[in-house]
Amino acid sequence: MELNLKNNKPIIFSGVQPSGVLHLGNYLGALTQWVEMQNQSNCIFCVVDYHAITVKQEPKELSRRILDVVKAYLASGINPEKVVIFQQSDITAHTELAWILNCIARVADLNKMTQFKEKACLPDRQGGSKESVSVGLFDYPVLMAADILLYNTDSVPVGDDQVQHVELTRTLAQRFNREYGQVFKIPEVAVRKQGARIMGLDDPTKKMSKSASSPANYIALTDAPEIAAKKIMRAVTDSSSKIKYDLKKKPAISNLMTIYSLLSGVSVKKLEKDYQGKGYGDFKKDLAETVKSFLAEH
Ligand code: AQP
Repeated sequence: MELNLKNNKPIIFSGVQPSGVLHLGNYLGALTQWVEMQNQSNCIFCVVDYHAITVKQEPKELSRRILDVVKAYLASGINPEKVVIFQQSDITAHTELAWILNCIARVADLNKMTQFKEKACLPDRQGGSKESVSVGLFDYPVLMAADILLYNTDSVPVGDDQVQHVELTRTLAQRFNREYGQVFKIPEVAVRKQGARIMGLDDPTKKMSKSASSPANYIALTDAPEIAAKKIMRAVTDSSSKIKYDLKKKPAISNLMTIYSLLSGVSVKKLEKDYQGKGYGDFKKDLAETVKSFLAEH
C-alpha cells in the first residue's frame, strides 16, 4: 500500500522490535491502538530490526522473527490495504537521520532513559553491567526519534514503557528546530488508559517482556491455547485471596483483572462485583478460558 499524504488525516507511526515472540502486552498496549487508528489515519507500522540488534541476535532467527512480527500484525487485525508495513533496515534514511540527531542529542539526555537502565542490568545482557552493553542499546532512543521524525508523524501509539522515548523525540525535534529552523513536526504520544503496562505473569512488579528469561513471564500471541491457559493458572498471585483491583497492594490480581477486562470487554468494577466471595482459582479458570478463546480467534 502507498501512503496518500495529500489527505488531511493524521500520520501515525509505530513499530515493534523482532526481538522475540509478540505477547499480550504488545497486543493490548500497542497493537489494539493501531487497529483502531488504521481507519481514520495514515498509518505506518514498521518492524524495527535495527533496534533488535542492540542486543545479540542469531541472523537466521532474526530473519524469521521479522516475518513473524508481520504475521502478528496481520493476525491482530492490521489491514495491509490500509496501512504501510515495512522493515526499518530497508530504508537507509532511518540510520542517516539517527546520526544527525546523535549530533544534537546529549549524553545527559540518554542517561535519563529508564528503559536503558533496566535493560542494561539484565543478567543476560553481555555482562549485565552498564559498561559492557552495546553503544547501540544506549543510543537506541535516538534511532527511535529518527524513525518517528522521518515521516512527519503526528501521533505515536505505544505502551507506557516507550513514553519517555517519545518525549525525548519531542525534545530533539524542538532543539533541532530551534537551532536550524523549522524542520520537524513535533509528535504526540498516544497511550491507552488501560493496558499501557501489562506486567509479567511470573513477577507483577516487572513488565511483560519478549526477552524475559522465562516463557512463564508472558502469553505469546503464538502460544497454543492450552499452554496459555496453564500459564494463567500458574500466574503469581497476591497474599489475600479477594478479587480486588488495587495496583499497590494487589499488583498480581490487578494485572490479571486488566488482561481479563481488556479481552472480555467487562469492566474491572464489574469483575470485582462478579467475583465477590470467590477465590483466585475461580477467577483464573475463567480468565484462562477467555485467553484460550482470544488465541483461538487470532
Ligand atoms: N508489557 C507491556 N505492556 C504494554 N505495552 C507493551 N509494549 C511492550 N511491552 C508492553 C509495547 O509494545 C510495543 C512494541 O514493543 P517493542 O518491540 O518496541 O519493545 P519493548 O517496548 O522493549 O517491549 P518488549 O516486549 O519488552 O521487548 P523486549 O523484551 O525485546 O525489550 C511498544 O509500543 C511497547 O510500548
